[in-house]
Amino acid sequence: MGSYLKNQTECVKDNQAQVLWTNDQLAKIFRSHDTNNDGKLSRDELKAAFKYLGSHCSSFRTLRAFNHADGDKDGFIDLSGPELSELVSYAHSCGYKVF
Ligand SMILES: [Ca+2]
Ligand SMILES: [Ca+2]
Repeated sequence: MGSYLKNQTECVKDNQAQVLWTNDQLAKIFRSHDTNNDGKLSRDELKAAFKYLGSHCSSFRTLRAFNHADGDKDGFIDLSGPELSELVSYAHSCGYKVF
């Protein structure tokens, strides 16, 4: 019984450890996934970013994030404008903590 409780506690701790992305950190991570350096995130690049963040369903996340953040619907997240902030707030709101 004692060791069962201990394991539970450790699990909770692990989850909490992943809560700690700040908006700045998320923005930095998204920027660093612009692998072809065109100043925008393509779907593949964003998917890689979600994978990096630990999402187990990164395709789904990518789609949702695009619907949310790609304001001009050009199929890219512009990293120099409001689309990046939208992306960050989306990622934050679905709690990069959970996965
Ligand atoms: Ca790119
Ligand atoms: Ca766009």
